[in-house]
Amino acid sequence: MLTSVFALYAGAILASAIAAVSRDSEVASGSDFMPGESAAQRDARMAWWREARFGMFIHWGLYALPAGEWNGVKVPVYAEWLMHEAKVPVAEYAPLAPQFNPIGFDADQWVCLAKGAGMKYIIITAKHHDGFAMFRSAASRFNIVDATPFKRDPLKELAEACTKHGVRLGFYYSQNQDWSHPGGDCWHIPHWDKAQDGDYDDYLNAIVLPQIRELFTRYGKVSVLWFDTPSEQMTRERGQRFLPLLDLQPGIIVNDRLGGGFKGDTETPEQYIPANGYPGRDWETCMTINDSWGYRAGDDTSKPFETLLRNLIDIASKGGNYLLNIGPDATGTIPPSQVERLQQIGQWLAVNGEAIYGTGPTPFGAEAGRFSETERDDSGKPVFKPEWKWRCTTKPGELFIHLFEWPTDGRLELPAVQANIFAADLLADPSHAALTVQQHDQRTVISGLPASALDATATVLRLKTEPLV
Ligand code: JFZ
Repeated sequence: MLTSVFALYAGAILASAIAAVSRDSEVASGSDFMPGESAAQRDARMAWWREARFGMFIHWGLYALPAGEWNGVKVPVYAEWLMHEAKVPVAEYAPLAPQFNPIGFDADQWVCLAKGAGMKYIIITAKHHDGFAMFRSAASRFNIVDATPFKRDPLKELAEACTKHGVRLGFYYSQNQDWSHPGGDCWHIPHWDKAQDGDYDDYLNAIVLPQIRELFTRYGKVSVLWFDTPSEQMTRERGQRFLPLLDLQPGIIVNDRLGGGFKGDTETPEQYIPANGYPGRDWETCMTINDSWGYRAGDDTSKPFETLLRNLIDIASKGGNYLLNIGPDATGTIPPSQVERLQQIGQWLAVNGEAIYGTGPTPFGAEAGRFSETERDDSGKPVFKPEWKWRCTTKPGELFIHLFEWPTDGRLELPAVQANIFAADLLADPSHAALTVQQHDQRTVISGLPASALDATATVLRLKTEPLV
């Protein structure tokens, strides 16, 4: 089931991508959400995001209660898709609300976890496809304040904690799919419950636009709006109705998933890292730590710390951001394995953060891997085979070589690069002892490296450079 829906999803994204390309000339270099914006204004608006490199995604909602299982049947993979996958009638899903009482929720703790992990922003599901608002809303009583014994507004508490700790906050909002409100989209299948029947425009006007207005007027600064899963119904004309709302949050960054051919500010590769990034576009890979976005009981598939850290480095070396997801449970507790992974990444970043934040992409490129000459994916394109020996990130006057494999002879040779390299040291070496650098014909040899890696996962070599004249 999920496989077929995924194929449709890819088709929809492709269609909107094609529509977007044909409008490229209109976009110039500003955002197509902000007509008249210049390239310089866009750069200023994107500056914090480009510096940030690492953010926290949070999928949290009523689906944390069934946690991936309905009437004894486990739904495939994504626990937040339960209502859709199990075709749960609206009147059977809604009673989850009076059972939802996440008294373990602690906004300060969540924000401190993100901050300690080295994450600079948080994107939380304000409303996911199930239609339940995780915030106070006058537009629908199906919200956490009116429909649960919890009665608190976690987005308000998060907004306050984010301000207190200097972390940026953004909202995920499912503008197209809504399986509980009449007229909402049910993603390429007919409505499975009469209660879902209704007019799509009525749904947009009565629920979506008012709720986005609420999100934009009650929580202080909103740094990102993260739309999701547009279908054909989200036409250009319907998409344009969102534009006046964006004026309520000057400086907001909006992703590429509104629909209607809008490209937005950011590409959003999901669950994968593009082979070469998106040259000329801002982009953010979003990824789960385990296999589900929403909390899934008994899911102990958390990726190893090594994989998560190398993903972050790989993404930074290609000029993108990493939006790494956590799925808190129905008590408001973040699964311990997810907490542990984030703490490990934070420990690494505390030593090596200067090689991630505010960095630009690699001047090399071949180190990331190569396209297979024989293997093809489902769409007939060559399969990319990543290599995991090293990556490079850059700042003006600096190259950072992230070493995943340690040279056994104390000597590292790098491919040619258009820069004079005049000094080298290791970020994890507290004394920052100078290493020996030799350059011949732009090939660089670093020697005097310690016998073993200072960090088994990734040791960062910092090279000081001056450009060739
Ligand atoms: C979308 C959401 O549906 C998902 O729940 C999560 O929020 C993610 C970040 O964004 O990803 C999709 C989109 C479509 C399908 C699955 C996940 N699909 O068609 O099965």
